[in-house]
Amino acid sequence: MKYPILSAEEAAALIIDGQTVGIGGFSSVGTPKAVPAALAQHAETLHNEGKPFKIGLITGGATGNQVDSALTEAHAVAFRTPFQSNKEMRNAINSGEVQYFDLHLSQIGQDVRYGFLGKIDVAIIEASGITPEGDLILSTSVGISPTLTCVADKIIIELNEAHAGKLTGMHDIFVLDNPPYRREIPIYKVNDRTGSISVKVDSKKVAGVVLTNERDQIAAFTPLNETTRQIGQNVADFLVKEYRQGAIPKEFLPLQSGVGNIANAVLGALGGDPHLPAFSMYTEVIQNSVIDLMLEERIRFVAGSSLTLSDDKLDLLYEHIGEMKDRVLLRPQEITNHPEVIRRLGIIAVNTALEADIFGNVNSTHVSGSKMMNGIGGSGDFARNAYLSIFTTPSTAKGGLISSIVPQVSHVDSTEHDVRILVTEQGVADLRGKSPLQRARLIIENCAHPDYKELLWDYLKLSEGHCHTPMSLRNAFQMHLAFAETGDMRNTKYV
Ligand code: 0RQ
Repeated sequence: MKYPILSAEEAAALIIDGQTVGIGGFSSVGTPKAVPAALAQHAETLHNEGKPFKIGLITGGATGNQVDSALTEAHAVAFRTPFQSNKEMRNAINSGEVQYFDLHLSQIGQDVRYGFLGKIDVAIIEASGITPEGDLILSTSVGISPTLTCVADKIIIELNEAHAGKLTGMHDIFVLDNPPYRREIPIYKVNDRTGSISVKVDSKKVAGVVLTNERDQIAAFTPLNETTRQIGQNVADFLVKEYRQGAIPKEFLPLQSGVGNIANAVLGALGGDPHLPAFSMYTEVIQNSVIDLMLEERIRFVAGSSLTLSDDKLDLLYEHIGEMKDRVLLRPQEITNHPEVIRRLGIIAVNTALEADIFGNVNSTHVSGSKMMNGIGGSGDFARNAYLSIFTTPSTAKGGLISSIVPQVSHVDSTEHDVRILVTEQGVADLRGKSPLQRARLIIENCAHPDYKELLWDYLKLSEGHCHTPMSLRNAFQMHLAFAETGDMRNTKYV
């Protein structure tokens, strides 16, 4: 071993109050585990002694409980970016304890390299192996780890023996130059390799290696229900229609599928549809359903930034690792989500909305306009640049008390210009080439829940007139107000 071995406590003690720490990992996997836990303990000890300790935390995306819960419960985070999906962190962001900055996941790596987020003092990176030259074979994700190791002053490595040797060769590490020296990304097919299998590190910056042997912990998916199954079927039926009409080429196009329960259901429906050919995926997160569909030969190849798999699915992947190594690639999120590649390959993107308005604007992040859920993730990267950008949402939330179709979204993540197709369990609204009024009629008719259709038609009548986009400034948020004041959007009264 080229580097000194440290205990997690020794490594954590290298981090001081006020520093910015870059933590590797993505979509809850491949994150370091022992050092963040020791860092949380270190913070608590200092706090008990009346000393301050808070860090700025920059990651690739969601980190999982071992990082976000531990550090938030220890009140050790002052600043956090980007995507998170952790209850404790979400509460700390929404209470104002943690300052949170949300941005497109394709951009966080380059923002760090450009210096937009200041200096990175320490990078903590999980690896599944270290080469004789001292370079890192990453573990279950790539995220922005290659950038963090480039820019950080000091690097702490967690060598996770739970994956030793299994993932070697599955990564494709390619770090972009900065402007004005940037060239095209040479990916012309989903499975083109552009980089190396390991992350180069400057050995002088490595403070030491902490040994671990622990799997990632990912949250279980909610089982499919009638609503999510129907949303999945509606997306599949829509794509079959497009395919039969020749709007999608014979060999089909690579698919990106978002995160969460609904995305998992949609992927299951697409994979299971006998009218669609086997396809490839160029996506961000490789979720459970992908592994089954690969073994059933419904998915030919997948490139993503993380293997966000439950233990049984990871075991299944490892069981078939000989064959799977040729069919799975893990890339930096800056490449998986890069507008250039997404547009070149012609990705069909399927992401999830919390709410959509009758004009096609989508809110994926904010509950009632003000409370952060997870973050925009890669949904905006894919939505704007996709061949076909589809957003899905159940037509209602919270047992029908909330309509997910509203006159005006309470926060905008993907604009009406980026949302081509909107799908709920009620049906599909194809918004391509439609004016705002035409879109509104389609969305109300095809996507809104029957309990809310009249309310939405009434809003449209109120605001229709001699204008391009029908809008009543007085009434645009009446449905949200009704929920805030009475707990049920069905009590909406327009003024
Ligand atoms: O809350 O569990 O407390 O009831 O929101 O909703 O229906 O379980 O949906 O798990 O698919 O997540 C948008 C959050 C959807 C996710 C979001 C409440 C609802 C429930 C979750 P409860 P569901 P999902 C990148 C892809 C942004 C990032 C992204 C996400 C909870 O998909 O984070 O797309 N997306 N990344 O009750 C109030 C509403 C609500 C509402 C739902 N209108 N108002 N609460 N909820 N609608 C690209 C990749 O390649 C991966």
